[in-house]
Amino acid sequence: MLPVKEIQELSDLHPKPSAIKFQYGTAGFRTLGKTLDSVLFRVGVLAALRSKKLDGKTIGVMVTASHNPEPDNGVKLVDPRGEMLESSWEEYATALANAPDSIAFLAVVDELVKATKIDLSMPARVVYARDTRPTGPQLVSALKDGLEAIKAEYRDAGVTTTPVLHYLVRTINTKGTKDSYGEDTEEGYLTKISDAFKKLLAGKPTPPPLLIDCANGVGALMAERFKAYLGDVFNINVVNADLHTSGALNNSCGADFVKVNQKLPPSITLQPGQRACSLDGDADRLMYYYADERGQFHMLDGDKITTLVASYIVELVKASGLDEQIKVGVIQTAYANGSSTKYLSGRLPVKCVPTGVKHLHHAAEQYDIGVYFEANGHGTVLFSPAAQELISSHKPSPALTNLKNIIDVINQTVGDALSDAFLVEAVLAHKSFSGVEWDSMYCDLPNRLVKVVVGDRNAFKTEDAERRLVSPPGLQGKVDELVRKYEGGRSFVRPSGTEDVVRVYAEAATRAEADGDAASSCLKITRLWCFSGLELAFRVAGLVYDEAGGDASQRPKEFL
Ligand code: 16G
Ligand code: MG
Repeated sequence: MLPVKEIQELSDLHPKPSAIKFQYGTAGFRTLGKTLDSVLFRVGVLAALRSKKLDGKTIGVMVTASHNPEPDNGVKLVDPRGEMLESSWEEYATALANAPDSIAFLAVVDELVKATKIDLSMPARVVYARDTRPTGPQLVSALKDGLEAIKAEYRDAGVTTTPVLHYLVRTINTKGTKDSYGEDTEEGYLTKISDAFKKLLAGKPTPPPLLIDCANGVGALMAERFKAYLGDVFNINVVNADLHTSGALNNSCGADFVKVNQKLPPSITLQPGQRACSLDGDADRLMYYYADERGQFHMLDGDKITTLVASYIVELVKASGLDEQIKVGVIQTAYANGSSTKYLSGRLPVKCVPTGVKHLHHAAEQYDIGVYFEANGHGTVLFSPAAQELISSHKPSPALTNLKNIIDVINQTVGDALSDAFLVEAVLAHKSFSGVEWDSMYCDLPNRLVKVVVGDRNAFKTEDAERRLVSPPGLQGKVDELVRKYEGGRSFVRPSGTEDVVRVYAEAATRAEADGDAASSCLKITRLWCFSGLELAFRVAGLVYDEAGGDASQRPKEFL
């Protein structure tokens, strides 16, 4: 039986703001933090129900709004193996959040219990954490009210990164089983990753200290903690670690700033040849970059990370003599730079899926080893249980030892910026690559991402992994017509899953590529191409704006 009275009484303390319609989107609920109180209470109840449905397995709840501005906050659920909430439950989450009052909320709970046949006598266990946002403590207190109302057992993991929370969920649920993933503590996480990293670096020249821009977010706490575990094997220089100044979080720094603006955060200066990276506000995205010998900035995004990591893993699998049994594949989204897709598809199976970690993660599970990174820096590598079994029982060799350590340095539950940075550093050390050599694996096509505010983003529907529009009718044909005018052009339009906007991506080349001007450096080609990629993005954005019934007087000037 549900403790209906307790739920109703406590729910009354967390009334839903009447004007707001909440939606469990790509990354859970996300909006202005101060409006989320009722959502957090209800998520507490939902997480407990999810746990009961899964026979008392521990469910994770992460309170964060990632790279969004500091006043935003959000919440998402984590399923027992550390993966995203099963998508069929997203609708229930949305329905629960939008019930106008406590009575209506209880009615939706009742429906959910019946529809999914939940055995209410099962225990409910939840572990939760939050990032450093000022609205976090208040929201966690609403979450606790929800958990207490339904009498769930809960564990507070405190202020930590999203990937640590995912790690905890998996380790708690596999503790003492053959699938054990490590100790279910932050210390267990730090030890597992740093030990594997140190083993990978053994015998290699010490890499130069790595500057890590922590976006003034929770990643700074974890990066600092790693220092003690890494000793003098690897030095970290933590910057943008201000957790106290109001408004500093993700402000002109962090992975999203670097990716969107394609430039260095103003707070950072790089010496020629220096390499550095940026995390986002909850430390699940990673963006690398370096300064060339002239001090010029070059970005190494998620596509570059995929290429580096996948190539190295393929080498190790081959050198271990396992290439017949273990197939490596890559998952990308439509945002992957065309050059990366071209480079990778010549060597490996490459699949394109819709934006959002859950899609990439799910597709990566279909390979023996699945490497996935979104261009925006969110990603990891998944090893199937069978592949892990083979690797652990195969005849020993230096390559096999490296492969085993690679498995342990990676956080397979979700993209983890810090663990990914150590993975990158390990691969660079093994390949004796500097940023320049890594960057020269292929040359990015110049590209631009533009957002367009429209009346109703739900009018935009896509197919083919978001690469083509099916609605509004006729718009895709017009986009195609524009794209045809640009050498090597590609563009797509998709509704955002996290903001009330439509996004337009475009990339384009020019004759320089068609003529196969091999002597051109990346930089020279980039300069030649830049204008066309930018222009195409703005022209498609203009098209979308017109099509979505925008007011002509509001039409932004740059939409040619
Ligand atoms: C969320 C997703 C990220 C995706 C982004 C796209 C997760 C954990 N995060 O941040 O993977 O790239 O949304 O945002 O799934 P958009 O739909 O607004 O373009
Ligand atoms: Mg994030």
